[in-house]
Amino acid sequence: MTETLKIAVQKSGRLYEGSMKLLKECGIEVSNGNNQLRVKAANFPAEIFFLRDDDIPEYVQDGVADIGFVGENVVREKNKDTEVHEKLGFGKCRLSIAIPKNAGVQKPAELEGKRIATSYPVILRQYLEKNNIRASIHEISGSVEIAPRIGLADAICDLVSSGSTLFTNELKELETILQSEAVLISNQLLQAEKKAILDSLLFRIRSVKKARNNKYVLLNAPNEKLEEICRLLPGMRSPTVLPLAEPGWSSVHSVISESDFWNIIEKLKNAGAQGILIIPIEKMIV
Ligand code: PRT
Ligand code: ZN
Repeated sequence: MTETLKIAVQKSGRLYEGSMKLLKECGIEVSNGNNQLRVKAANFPAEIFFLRDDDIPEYVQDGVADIGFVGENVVREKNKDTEVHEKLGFGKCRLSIAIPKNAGVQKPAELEGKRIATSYPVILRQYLEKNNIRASIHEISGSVEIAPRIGLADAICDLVSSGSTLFTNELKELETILQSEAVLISNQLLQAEKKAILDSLLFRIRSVKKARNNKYVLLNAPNEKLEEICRLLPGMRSPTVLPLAEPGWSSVHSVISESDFWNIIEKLKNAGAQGILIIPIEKMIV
């Protein structure tokens, strides 16, 4: 291939590490040793552009970059003409309206006539209009959480992850208006060769995400319990069963999803499984 896919990632900040880790897990080698603005991948037809997250949707829309890794919150706020392809599983947070702990407000409708400080005026305005709440929006670019304390606003609308910023500023969440995580966006009019590189990248990303959500499980089972144990283990097709050197015992191998994990392990133990080993999966191609 002669074409190169231009990938925009955040230069520094909360999405940088997750973006670089994902590229690495996809087998794409990028050395950003000298803090460069753009770097060619060593073993994949891609070039990485390091940018401010707020600029990524516009650069992707305009074709300066072909694709970008950026928070859904930024995609929604900037409202550019791009296509969202895939959630990337990192940078998780929520955009919430929060009020001082001791404020009398109980529900969002009571924000009527109040002032809300935010860096997300577009998303907040949409929420207020949809819910018929007439509140005024005070746009500020940083340290939104101090606005109520200095008398600038009655409430804020800001990103929350652990909740500790709200807690230390004596604020509490009133309503979550958007759940967000990093997503892969692309330009709407990618040429065929670039589209093929994107498809190959998406295939790798999906394999990495699937592997993250699954574990490889190995266990020993007495033969008379095999049927019951295999029923608990769906596997990618069905579990692999191999005889052990010790007569009457088998080794069972399978894949289980992270969400079912504890539930299944307990049932396996109760069914007589022994020596259970759980191993992370690096890639999963289905
Ligand atoms: O320089 P550049 O413009 O690129 O970076 P930035 O400073 O604008 O963004 P950055 O690095 O702070 O965040 C990048 C993206 O990370 C955001 O757009 C979100 O998609 C995602 N993200 C995930 C977060 C958070 N979690 C988060 N907790 N972005 C910001 N925060 C802030 C929030 O604004 C608040 O000040 O963290 C504070 C709250 O955190 P908790 O843990 O105390 O609740
Ligand atoms: Zn930013």
